[in-house]
Amino acid sequence: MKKILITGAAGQIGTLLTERLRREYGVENIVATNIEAGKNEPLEKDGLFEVMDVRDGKRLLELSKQYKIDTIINLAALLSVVGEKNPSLLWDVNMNGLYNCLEVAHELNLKLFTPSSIAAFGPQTPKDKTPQDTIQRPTSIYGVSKVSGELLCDYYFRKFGVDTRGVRFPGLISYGSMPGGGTTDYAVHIYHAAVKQGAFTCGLKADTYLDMMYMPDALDAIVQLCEADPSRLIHRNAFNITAMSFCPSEIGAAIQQRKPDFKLDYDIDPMKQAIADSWPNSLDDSCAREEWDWNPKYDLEQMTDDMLGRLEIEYEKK
Ligand code: AKB
Repeated sequence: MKKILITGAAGQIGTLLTERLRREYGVENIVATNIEAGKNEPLEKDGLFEVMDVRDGKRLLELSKQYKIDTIINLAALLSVVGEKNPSLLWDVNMNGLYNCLEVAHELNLKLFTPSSIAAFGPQTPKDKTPQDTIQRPTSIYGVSKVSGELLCDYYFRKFGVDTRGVRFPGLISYGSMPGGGTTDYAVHIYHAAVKQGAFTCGLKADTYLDMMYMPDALDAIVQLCEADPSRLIHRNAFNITAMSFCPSEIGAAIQQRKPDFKLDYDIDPMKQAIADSWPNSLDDSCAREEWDWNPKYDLEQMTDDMLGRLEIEYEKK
């Protein structure tokens, strides 16, 4: 990767990935794009930034030519909860956006990274240590778009030789950016609430296990897979990756160990619960470990120390 264009750069992953790639690859080599401006000052002021709707294939082609891009990282997407509220918008953004990226990658011979998700699995999928290759059949529109995206990327690789790559991300937890519209968002909000209010009401049941990952590991995954030797990649577009699996009561207990007064209660949101119940409890990520040396650094304890430490400093400043 030398010249990288990021779509959806003002989102939870994009904000932090842009910062990191600007540091590692040079500010002049990273083009951050987002559907609108005014969302994130450092993103727009500290390097190259362009307003672009990923559904506008012509603009994506023009920008890719203008900046001599060699890799697109496609992060523009709607997540699971907002998707259930507006399925047609999700389909438009997630699928037409990906299609445009694939077409531009094909025309200009670019590499394309696009994330899939644990949402690509469904109620018939084996729940524990979910294998890399298994029954999927998701029930959320977000999940349907993710499986379709995995297959479309496989197709462009097989048919046209486009260098497509991707991972199935679990819930991502970050301190420098907020998630928006996902089922796993509670695992970020709980830390903010613990520091700000000392209490949190969770919309998922206490024993709902889901795969999760701290953002530094997620950013490593993107960079590592994009830089991986293509001859080692068997599962190009949909690698299972995970760093930990926990349920709300376990993350609550990890916070209580450090903040004994923290109070956790529950008010179940039936839509979120139904989505979470359709996803695996824990993934088997051995293919990613074998094919590109995936090896996450953070577990629940290390992540909790880091999140609480950083948020305490952040909120003291305010
Ligand atoms: C969501 O909850 O929708 C996302 C995801 C797991 O892809 N965070």
